[in-house]
Amino acid sequence: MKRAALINDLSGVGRCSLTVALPIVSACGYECAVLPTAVLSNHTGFDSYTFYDFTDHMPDYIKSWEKLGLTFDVIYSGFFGSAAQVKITNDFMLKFGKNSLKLVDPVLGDNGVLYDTCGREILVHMRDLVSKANIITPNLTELCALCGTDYPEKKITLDRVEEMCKNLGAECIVVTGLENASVSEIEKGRISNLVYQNGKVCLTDNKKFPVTYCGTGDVFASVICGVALSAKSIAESVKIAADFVEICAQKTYNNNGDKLFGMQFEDKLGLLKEYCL
Ligand code: PXL
Repeated sequence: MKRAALINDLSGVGRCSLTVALPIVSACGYECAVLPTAVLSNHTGFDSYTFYDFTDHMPDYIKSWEKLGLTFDVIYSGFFGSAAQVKITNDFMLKFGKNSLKLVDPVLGDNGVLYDTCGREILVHMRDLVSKANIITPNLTELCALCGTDYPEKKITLDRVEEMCKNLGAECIVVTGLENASVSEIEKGRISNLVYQNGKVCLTDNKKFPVTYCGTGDVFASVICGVALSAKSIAESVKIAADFVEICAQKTYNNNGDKLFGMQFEDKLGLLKEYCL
C-alpha cells in the first residue's frame, strides 16, 4: 500500500486542513501518516478559536518516524503556525522526500490579504520550501506573496499570471481559484486553475458558485495529492481535483451549507475510488 505524509494543522471544526486531507487521501487508497503543525478548536475564519502550537513536538515526532524507518510515496504540506515549522518541514522533505512526490500548498492568505498567522519569516521559509516541491498550489494572493509582487488592484491577464509563474521558477505551479474578479479573460460564473509546467500552460474550467466555502483549497490540493501518482499527468490530476470540488460545491450549495463549515464532501468520497493505486 502507498503511504502519504500529511503535514497540516488539525482544526477540530470547519472542514479544512487535516479533517479534509485525511479522508480524501485515504479514499484514494493511501495509508496516511499525519504530522500536525497545530491543533485548533476550529479554523481561524470563525470569530474565536483556540490554537495549540505543535512546533516544539515536531522534531521528536519526526525522529520517532525515522526510527520506524518510514518511507513516503507522497508528502503533502499545508498550513503552518510558525516559521520554525516551515523550516522543520524543509528538513523533513530533505530527509524523507528523495523519492517522494512533494506537494506544497503554500497556505498564506486569500483575496489579496495574508492570514494573521503569516508573518514575514514564514514567507521567507515558504519560498525555500516551494523550491523543493514537485507541485505547488498557490492561489493568486499566495503567488503574489511568493513572488514579492503586490496583489493587483485591477484585473490582470493570464499572460501576467504566467509571467509570475515563470519568475517564481518552481517545478510545477498550479494557480488555483482564478475568476473574473481578478482575471479579465475568465468568464463570469466560471472558475479556472492554471497549470504551469516546463514553460507550458493549461487551464481548467468549472462552474463558480456564489459562495466560497472554507477549506476549498484543501479539498482541491488533497485530491491532487491522492490522485497524482495514478493520473497520466499533473494537468489530469488538476482536472480531477477541479471537477471533484465543483461536485462538492454543488451539493453544499444545494443544501444551503454554511461557508464556515466547509464543503460537504463526505458522500462524494466514493468517486475517488477509481483513482486508487
Ligand atoms: O483552509 C486553510 C486553513 C487551514 N488551517 C487553518 C485556517 C485556514 C484558513 O482560514 O484557519 C487553521
